[in-house]
Amino acid sequence: MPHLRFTTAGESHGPALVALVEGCPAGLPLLAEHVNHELARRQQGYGRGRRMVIETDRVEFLAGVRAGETLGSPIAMLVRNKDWANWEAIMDPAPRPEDDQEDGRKRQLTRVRPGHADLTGLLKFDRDDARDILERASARETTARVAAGAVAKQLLAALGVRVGSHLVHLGGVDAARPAQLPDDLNAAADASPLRCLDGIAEQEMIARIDAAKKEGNTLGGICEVVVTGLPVGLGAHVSWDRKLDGRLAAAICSIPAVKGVEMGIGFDAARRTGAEVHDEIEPAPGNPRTGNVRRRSNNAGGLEGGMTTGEPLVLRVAMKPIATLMRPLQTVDVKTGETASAAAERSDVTAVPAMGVIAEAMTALVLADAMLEKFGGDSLAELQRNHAGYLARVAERLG
Ligand code: EPS
Repeated sequence: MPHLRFTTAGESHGPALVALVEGCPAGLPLLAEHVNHELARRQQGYGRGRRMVIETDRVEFLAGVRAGETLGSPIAMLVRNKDWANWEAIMDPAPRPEDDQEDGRKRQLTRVRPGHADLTGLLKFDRDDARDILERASARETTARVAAGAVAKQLLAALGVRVGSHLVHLGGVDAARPAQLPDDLNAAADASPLRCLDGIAEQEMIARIDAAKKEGNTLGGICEVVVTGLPVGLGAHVSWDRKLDGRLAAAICSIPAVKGVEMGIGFDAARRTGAEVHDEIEPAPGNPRTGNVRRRSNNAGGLEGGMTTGEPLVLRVAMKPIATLMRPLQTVDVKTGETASAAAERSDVTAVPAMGVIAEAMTALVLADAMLEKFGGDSLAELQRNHAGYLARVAERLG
């Protein structure tokens, strides 16, 4: 059982989204603004649709926090959907008279979108209206993940860990990755419209988004997540389900529209020789987090044997283009069984910049869980003591 558990609930056009985080120690400073900052970061990005103009996501703590500190009890968080006001009749939890009429409620979706959960969800859950599926499959759900991730980030920050991301590819355009990432990666990335550090490539990406919008198309892309300040030895090599790379991959691949994750140089490692791939090790006194050594390169992306090395953790996350196309693809109408054009609901042209923020949240949740697994503690002070004691022992080894 994980040490930091979380779950979410909520439909895209329902009254609200909910996140429940269990296992966070007591005494962690936690303010609404910590969560709201992350929620706002997820809402930005060139290429989003009109919905992001409607919503201004704000958290309400319902449980687990008092006077700006966690209590050690489950943390319950609520984010209201402003758009609910426009959807009450369609999403009302109570039955309505129109449900019994032949046409039923408005805004039914039966011309299922290729690439979306619509068709498979509808068949599996035995529903007639794909709205019953798409409302939960919607990326709106990731708002609640980012709220949960904000708690994990606070916990990691209290242990000297920083989680950031930036966009490295969009719609066929690669960004040049600076040799040295900025110290405050998110401050630099958040300042640009696509969260991209290469301003020239970004202009081309924006042009491609504009062109895709004009032709009713959508675009995918890749974000890189970078985590600094981790100690050596989170995760374990001993069993498949304790390996940190597997846990990270599962969490990242659960993000809507994510199709792949690379660690370090990822798939490129398969194309190179061992001498070109493995990071040579040299003494580096004064680095307790890595055991007083340093890797000459970081092709492994901070993970060896399913454990952190203490070098920066580097993940790249690939997102496919959004499945809702304004110039729709061909499909079958599940009401008539006939060929039709897929439904074209309001949506985004791309949400890759937001996906980077969501990937940060999922990464933070896995890492905070791994921290609690290794160091334990019912209070933040106890967790910090255990963490410091371990680092002192590691520092003795090759110091
Ligand atoms: C989404 C469709 C759009 C997006 C939404 C995800 O919403 P709507 O259907 O209301 O126009 O804006 O993303 C969010 C609401 C969000 O908060 O990220 C979809 O179908 O997945």
